Formats: sequence, C-alpha cells, structure tokens
Amino acid sequence: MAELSGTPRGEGRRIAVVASRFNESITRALVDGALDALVRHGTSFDDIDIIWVPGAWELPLAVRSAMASERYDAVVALGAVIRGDTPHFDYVAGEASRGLADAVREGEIPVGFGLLTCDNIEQAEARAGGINGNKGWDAALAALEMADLMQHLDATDES
Ligand code: INI
Repeated sequence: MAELSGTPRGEGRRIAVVASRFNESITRALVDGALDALVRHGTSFDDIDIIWVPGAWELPLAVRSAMASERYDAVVALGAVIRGDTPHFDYVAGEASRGLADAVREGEIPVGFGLLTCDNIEQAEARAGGINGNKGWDAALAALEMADLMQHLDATDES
C-alpha cells in the first residue's frame, strides 16, 4: 500500500495569482493572504505573478490562459461574489465556479479555489482575514500542496 500526499513547499515554484477587482477591498485581502502563504512557504516574490481581471466572471478565461502558458506550477484563483437584490449573484457565482472547475478538469496544473460566494459583506470580511481566516491563504496553500503532489505522481509515473 502506498499513501501519498503533497507538502506545501514553495521553493522554486512559479505561481500565478489570478484575482478579480470587483469587491476590491475583499479581494486585495485575499491576495495579501495568498502572498503571505506563498512567501512563508518558500516561494520567491520573483516567481509570483498577480494577474487582475475585472470580476469573477472573467476569472476562468485568465486562469485557463495562465495554465496554458506553461509559465506556472500552479494557479490561485481569487474573487468575491456577494449576493445582491437580484438573481445576478447566482449567474456570476455559478458560472465563475463552473468555469474554474472546467479549467481544472481540462488543465494539468493545480488551481487553488479562493472564490468567495457570500450573502453579505460581513461574511466576506470574515473570510478575508477576519474571524473565519483568509481563504486566499487557504487556496494558495492548497495549490502548493497539490503542485508538490503532482511532482511526486509525475516522478512515480516515470519510474
Ligand atoms: N463580479 C464579482 O466578482 N463579484 C460580484 O459580486 C459581482 N456582482 O455582484 O455583480 C460581479 N459582477 C461583475 C462580473 O464578474 C463581470 O466582471 C461583469 O459582468 C463584466 O463581465
């Protein structure tokens, strides 16, 4: 029996952080959390690109492009969709999530999922450095762990 898991080692990893500007006070906090996690785990600032898009709707295209560029070992997708008075939320949140899931299914590098979908700004603040932690940090850490796991699995495949 083999039991495998990755370790979130950032040394030498090239990471794209794709973030949406909509609800920017929240998404900047997510970006800060992601950068903190990456750098604390050994990723060099020089190996991180931050790619901004207008809103969560635009995340999947930019994430796909980053994945296809072969410049990165992992991508971290960050955004915040906050429910308003109309059904708009459901379309943006649903399609952005679906688009990211499609990108993951079709791509070959890990994507950390840091898209908040919240009922109100308080819920978002709680998850962007507040009492519920920072989902940007969590997404970055997951991306590093998966990049390490992928490396192990590729190495196992070749032997
Ligand atoms: N984009 C978000 O990232 N969060 C939101 O809460 C949001 N709302 O509520 O409308 C939002 N809309 C913009 C959307 O992502 C696109 O940028 C826009 O429709 C242009 O394509």
